[in-house]
Amino acid sequence: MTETTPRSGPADRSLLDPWRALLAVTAIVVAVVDLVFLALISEIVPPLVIAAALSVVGVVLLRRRPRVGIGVLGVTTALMLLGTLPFAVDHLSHPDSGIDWAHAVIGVAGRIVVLAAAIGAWRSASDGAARRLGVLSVGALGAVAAIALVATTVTTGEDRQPGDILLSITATEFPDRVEVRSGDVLFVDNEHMFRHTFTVEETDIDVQLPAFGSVRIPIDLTPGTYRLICDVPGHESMTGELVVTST
Ligand SMILES: [Cu+2]
Repeated sequence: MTETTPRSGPADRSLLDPWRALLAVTAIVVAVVDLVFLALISEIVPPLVIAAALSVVGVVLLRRRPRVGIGVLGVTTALMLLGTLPFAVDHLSHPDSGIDWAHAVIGVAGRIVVLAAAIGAWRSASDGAARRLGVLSVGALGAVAAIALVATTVTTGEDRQPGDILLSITATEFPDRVEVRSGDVLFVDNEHMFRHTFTVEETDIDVQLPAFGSVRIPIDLTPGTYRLICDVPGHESMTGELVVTST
């Protein structure tokens, strides 16, 4: 029984396998993008953290137990793709909020590439296909970053008019209480790097607030107290009270 593998032996050669290399790199990129996103929103989302940890475990295993590593990465990625898709769909249609959008695109497209690499590595598919997919992925990543940056910076929003009531959003929260007179126009300035919505429950007011954008919202509601929410997935704690008084 041999205890050591020569440096130029099969263990080293396995790292040069283009499918395994693509699998390792894309799995780590997706995990890092998730962790950076969590740091930006200052929140711990357990499934994302666990998936990132499993990705590291899978990549480490790729070296010594390739089949086990491929299995861990493939299964983790497939489950995360199913679990995050409902959240991502909402963000995908809003490239004007670049960080949310890029995270959603990389979350979905990146995981599809990881899955394809896991299948390619498992089946020992042709090396040329792995290289083409690798080049395509790098190109797509650059395109996503460019679109997110351009779409976010060209979105300016509306200008504040005399008499508008200013409401600034600087975090994933609304003030506890927003008071306006019926017929007032709220000038909602989203200074935050993430997309939100200004949604007043049981009314027709449901307005998108792009990242770094501003919107004028006429409050044509009968006097009373309304519940204000943001309906972006994951922003369930973003609520407040909208108090409308008579003119
Ligand atoms: Cu929000």
